[in-house]
Formats: sequence, C-alpha cells, structure tokens
Amino acid sequence: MNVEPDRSFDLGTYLSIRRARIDATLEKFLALEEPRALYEAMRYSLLAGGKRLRPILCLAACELAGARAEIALPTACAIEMIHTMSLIHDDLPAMDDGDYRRGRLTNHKMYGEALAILAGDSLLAHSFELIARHTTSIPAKRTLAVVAELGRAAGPRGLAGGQVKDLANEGKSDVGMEVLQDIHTRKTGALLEASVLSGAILGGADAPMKARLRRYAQRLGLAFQIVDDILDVTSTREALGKCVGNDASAGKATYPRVLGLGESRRLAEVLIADARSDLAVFGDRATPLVALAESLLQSLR
Ligand code: GRG
Repeated sequence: MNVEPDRSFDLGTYLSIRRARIDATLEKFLALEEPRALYEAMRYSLLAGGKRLRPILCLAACELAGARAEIALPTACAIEMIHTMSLIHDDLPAMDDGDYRRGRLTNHKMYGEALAILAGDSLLAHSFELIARHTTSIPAKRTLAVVAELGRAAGPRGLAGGQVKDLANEGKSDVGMEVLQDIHTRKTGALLEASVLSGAILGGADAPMKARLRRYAQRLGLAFQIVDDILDVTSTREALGKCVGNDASAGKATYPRVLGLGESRRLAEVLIADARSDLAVFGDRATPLVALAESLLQSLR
C-alpha cells in the first residue's frame, strides 16, 4: 500500500523552514574561537549551504516518533558536521582531489591540506561533544544508542570503509553490483540511515518503528546515490543544488556504468516505491519522509 502525501503539505516550504532553523543552530554551535584559522576552516565548509538533507531526516524521524523536533536539533546539527567532515576529506588531493564543493573552492584549496585535515577531524570530534553536552534532557540510554549509530556510520562500517573500498576499485572496469552496492551502502547509505535512526531513537520509537524506518532509510540511501550518479551523467546536477566543477566520478564505479541509465532509473523507482510502502502504516505522520523520497525521483524528470 502506498501513502499519498497530504495535499496541503508543501515540501519546498517545509525544507526552507527546516534549513533556516538548522543553519541558525549550526552557526550557534560553531562560533568563532581560538585558534581562529581552524575555526574559520571548519565554518567555511559547514556554513557553505548544502541541502541539509541528513539533519532534516533526523528531525522528521523524531517527529514521526511522536516527539518535538527541537529535542533532536543538537544531534541533527552534529550529523551535518559529520557529513561536512566527510566532504572535506573526500575532496583532499589524496582522495578525490576536488577543486569546488558547495559552489565554492574546496577547504584545502582555501586553507591548505593540513588545516583541511584538521578542520575535518575537529568537526567529527565536535559533533560527538555536541551530542553529549546538549542532549541531556533525553534518557541517557537513547543518547548512547545515537552515539553508537553515528560512530558506526562514520567508521569502517560506514563512511571510512566505503571510501577505502571506493578508492580500491577506482579505474576497474569489472566492478559488479555487489561491490557497488557495498561501497554506497557504507559511503552514502550509512549516514542517511543513522540520521533517520537517531531521530527515531531520540523521539522514543519502539523496535518495530525503528525497523521500518531503518528499511526506509536504507532504500532511500541507495536511491539517493543512484539519482546522484544519474544526474552526474545527464548533467542536470543543478536540480539537486549541486556545485559543478568536480569530476569526482571519473574512473569510479557508478550505477549508470554498471547497470546503464534506464536500469539505474528503474532501480531508483523501485527503491522509492518500497521506501514509501515501509512508511504506509504511519499514515499522514510520514508525509514529510514520503515527500522527501518522492522528491528524489522528481529531480530526474
Ligand atoms: C575520516 C572517519 C572519516 C571518514 C571520512 C572521506 C570519507 C571518509 C568518506 C567520503 C564520504 C562521501 C563524500 C560520500 C559521498 C556522499 C554524498 C552523496 C555526498 C553529497 O551529499 P549531498 O548531495 O551534499 O547531500 P550537500 O552539499 O547538499 O550536503
């Protein structure tokens, strides 16, 4: 069974209100301090825009679980810090060697490699401090579960492991679906999944709700990567608000390369339909999460 999003719901308005709240809170959680150069480098990438998809997912899942989004705001901001760390490190010369990100020069192009590495490391450390210090009104058991989700998503089972596997397969022409899926489950999927789960945990979701939301997020994560790969090929990246300038996918295993464009699009459609049905039991409460999943496909039209 599919859920039709509530017709009075406007995703564009919803996203811009949430982004503004997240941006203002990020600014507050990362005020300029000493050493100034380090804070400037951290703020340069963190406050450079971006869709804020992960924190928005976190807040939406918290609300779906029945709590106020505000209680998940520090964690949502921490997640954006982890994501930004991964972008800074991903752009380094030792990795994708990118020149532009979020419409501006990459962190190392602005501040040099040493500061870019330290800015990324600092954002990662700061994110966990933030959760520990600002999630004190929540039962400690929930906060610990969130820390476990996010630690897993950042480490060898998530971002770092996915990046290692991605680099190891660079330039190979025979990368199969299993390897491709594994890379993106870690590199892209893990943090999206942890974002949804963190919100759900903070909101007090029970085990069946968490299981449904986890499935939704896993499907959303893969669909997100497939759509990203398709947009790379079809050069309509502006539709997702991406910056152009990097050709990070050169020599990399992507869905269009492994499956072809048509099959990649079909797989994304199936994943989104399945992600929607994961949330059907929640009715209108799931409208924002359903609309977010749907918007991925709209960006391909
Ligand atoms: C150092 C622990 C540690 C981990 C870092 C570098 C690295 C390991 C991982 C790379 C992860 C990465 C960059 C994955 C790509 C994910 C992706 C699709 C990013 C683009 O996300 P968007 O479109 O970007 O949400 P915005 O800018 O809108 O936030």
